[in-house]
Amino acid sequence: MTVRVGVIGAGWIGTEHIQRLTHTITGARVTAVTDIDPARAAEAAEPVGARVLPDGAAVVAADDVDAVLVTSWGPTHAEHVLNAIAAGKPVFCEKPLATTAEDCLRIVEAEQAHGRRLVQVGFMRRYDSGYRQLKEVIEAGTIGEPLLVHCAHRNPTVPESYTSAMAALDTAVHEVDVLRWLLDDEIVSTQVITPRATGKRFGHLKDPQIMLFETAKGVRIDLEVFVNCRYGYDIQCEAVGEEGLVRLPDPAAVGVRTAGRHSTAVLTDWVGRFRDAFDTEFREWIAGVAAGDEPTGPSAWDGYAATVITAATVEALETGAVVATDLKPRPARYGGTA
Ligand code: NAD
Ligand code: ISE
Repeated sequence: MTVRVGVIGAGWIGTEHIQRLTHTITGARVTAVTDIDPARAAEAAEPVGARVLPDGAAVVAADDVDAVLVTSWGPTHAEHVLNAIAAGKPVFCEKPLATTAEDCLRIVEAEQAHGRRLVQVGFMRRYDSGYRQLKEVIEAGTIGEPLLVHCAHRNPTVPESYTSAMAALDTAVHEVDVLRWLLDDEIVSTQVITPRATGKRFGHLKDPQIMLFETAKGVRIDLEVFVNCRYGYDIQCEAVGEEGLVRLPDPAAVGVRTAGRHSTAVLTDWVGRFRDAFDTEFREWIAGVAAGDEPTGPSAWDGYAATVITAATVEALETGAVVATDLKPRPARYGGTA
């Protein structure tokens, strides 16, 4: 079966995913595209033979759309995801699931009322081969019980529109998701420390930031978010356990020896760093939809947890306090006991 996908939001990542669904993976065809900018929708739709529809509701309702991909701006996600659940169609939503805890819970409740999982959230790091190896090592017990995790999330630069809160909401949200999954543990508190700011930032921005998370099992995580680091896009993660440590590999790159130097290139953006992860994420999602299976990737509950934890991190940044994340009890459908 070819899964016919309708896309809501034809911006940067929407266009990337349309290309991916069309040219990189098998078993999918993009049949409908919408964007509040119709010219942008047409530009993305025409080369792949999809039609342009007037809005997200039309995409969800279309007879030739089996599954929905939401790649519009974050504050619009909840409406489109809720429409897809109401129509009983599988929906892949780029992060964040929604920008408020209330909207995330509305989605969780709607999905539970529907009776089976339809929602997958676009936290692609779970599909990165390095993170998957890290998880295998931790689960095999090779490093003993994890005690500490040291992480860094560095972007070379960000535009002036990027705010201090986005360090948590837009950037650290990936570590929040991948660490909950990696450790099979929940983040219960968060704190932010702001060291000396780089002179290479726009003046309103607190950059870098050090985020400190504590999990329910007592694991401490430190995460450096530095979005004007200049030198490249660099993702680091090292878990320290009772018997040893395990570290995320750097992406493979050739070593160059010339003019008295030995060097390897550093990537410069997330598109290149996580291209394979995005491919695997979509390959597995489409295969699951085609088979009529419930999605196995990040769930609506994971989307809720990420939104609550990153909002608490913004509060921690603004108050200087250690903030409890106060997540609701996890329902049984999402692996909990409530
Ligand atoms: P973008 O601004 O390039 O594209 C968003 C597009 O959505 C725009 O073309 C806009 O006109 C359109 N749009 C907005 N509201 C709409 C609506 N209600 N209906 C139809 N179209 C609408 O942004 P982007 O960088 O592509 O980001 C889109 C989403 O993807 C964001 O939620 C972002 O956080 C997420 N994202 C995820 C990753 C990742 O690493 N997983 C990376 C980048 C962006
Ligand atoms: C962006 O939205 C992403 O999702 C990238 O993966 C992340 O590295 C970047 O910091 C965000 O702004």
